[in-house]
Amino acid sequence: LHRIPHPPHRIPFLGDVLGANRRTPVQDSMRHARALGPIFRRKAFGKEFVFVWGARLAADLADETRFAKHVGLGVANLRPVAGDGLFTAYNHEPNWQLAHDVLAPGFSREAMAGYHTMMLDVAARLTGHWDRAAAAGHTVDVPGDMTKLTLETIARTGFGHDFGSFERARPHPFVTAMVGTLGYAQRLNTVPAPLAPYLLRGAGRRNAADIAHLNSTVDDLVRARRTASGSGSGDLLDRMLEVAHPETGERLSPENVRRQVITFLVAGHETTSGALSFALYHLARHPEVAARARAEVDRVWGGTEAPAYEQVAKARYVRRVLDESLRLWPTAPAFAREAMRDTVLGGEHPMRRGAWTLVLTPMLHRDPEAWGPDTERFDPDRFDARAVRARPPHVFKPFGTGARACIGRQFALHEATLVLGLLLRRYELRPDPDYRLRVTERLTLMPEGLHLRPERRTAAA
Ligand code: MNH
Repeated sequence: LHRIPHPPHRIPFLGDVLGANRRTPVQDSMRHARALGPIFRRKAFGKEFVFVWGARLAADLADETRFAKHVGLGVANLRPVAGDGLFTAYNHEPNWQLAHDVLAPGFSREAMAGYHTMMLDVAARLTGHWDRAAAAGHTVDVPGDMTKLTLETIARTGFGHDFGSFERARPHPFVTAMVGTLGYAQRLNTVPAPLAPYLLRGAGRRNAADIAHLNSTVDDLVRARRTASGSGSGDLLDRMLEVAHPETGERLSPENVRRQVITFLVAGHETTSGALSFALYHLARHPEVAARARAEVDRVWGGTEAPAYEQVAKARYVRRVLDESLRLWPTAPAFAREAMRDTVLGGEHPMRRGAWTLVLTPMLHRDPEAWGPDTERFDPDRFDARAVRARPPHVFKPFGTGARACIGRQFALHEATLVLGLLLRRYELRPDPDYRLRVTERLTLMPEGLHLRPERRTAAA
């Protein structure tokens, strides 16, 4: 450990908190990363964390024979909410494999094709809202609207549920409760554990109320499905309730179903919403990129009112815009890896079995060794096939890595490409010239306060 650099001014007990901002731990860590190099440590309240972002070390951590997901920090803090749901389960918990095998077919190509029409319906509610803003010359609240869109999408496609987000003036109480628990889980990392009950007493009570609200929303939803006769649409909830494991015949328990529904409602929209918001931020700032993406959409989707499922993936450049947005601001900004046995990381750093480290994704995505100079520049062409082939593997990890990587990746990419394409085709996106990017953190990242002025394209199909 002594070989791993840390910030220069350490305070007894408090550690490296000098100049640290509790609300932006990720961006603070990025600052330290730039000063300290590809592997470094930070100490806070007696706990020491090792961060890795160098491309070579991160590639080594992707070795599934020596490393696995570590459930720690932000993820572990979500255990009271999500229990042994897919995202927060420990590797050894039998419910992980069971739920993974039962739910994975819910993300196959066939399943995705089945969600496509519902995704289009939700997108139409968004464009209805933007059409009214455009006609009135108003701006739209981008993160707010993207959150409505992605929540409705996962609720409709996964659970046949409608939160009515677009018909509400304020966020749905489920969203408020969810944002509350995510923020609380993040704050737990920034106070000394023994003092948490005192420092966060009021917040802890609110958090308990938030969790109770999430549970009761989900219980209502499950009860409604159980009593509905022959729903049979084969969505995620049907799978959770009815499908037995192909080999063992085992089924998810009612308590585990509750955990999975919360997991999917949260994991299935918050990060996608951020990804769409950052992409729109970049598109508004780079009119030449927007023009190229728009021309592609006009070409590959033609004049059809709504693109068919297979047409979405043809918008290759739109997809690259999304990839490049996730490179600069991966909305799930870190994941943790632990050693499965005693090993040496990168041939240099000995790790005991169970020792773990955080991969700081936004910095991995800025490592000049993998990405060349000028990594702050937004350039979707970094993701054309030739450029991708020229890079070493394991340097682009917005969806994590290995067996515990994101199960919803294709879902998110399909949804986001579809929506970006539809918005580009319908509107010119006028930025607010005074807006300066501010990234807020609540375990996930979001461009705070981003507003755009959509203008209907006159020549639009
Ligand atoms: Mn998702 C795991 C990022 C969209 C459901 N997701 C992960 C991980 C990352 C991640 C990173 C791995 C975390 C870790 O190693 O601790 N996810 C994203 C991003 C987007 C996203 C950046 C959108 C963009 N995720 C989605 C969507 C869904 C979803 C959409 C559901 C429909 N994600 C999950 C689940 C897991 C996960 C479930 C846990 C998988 C597992 O451990 O088996």
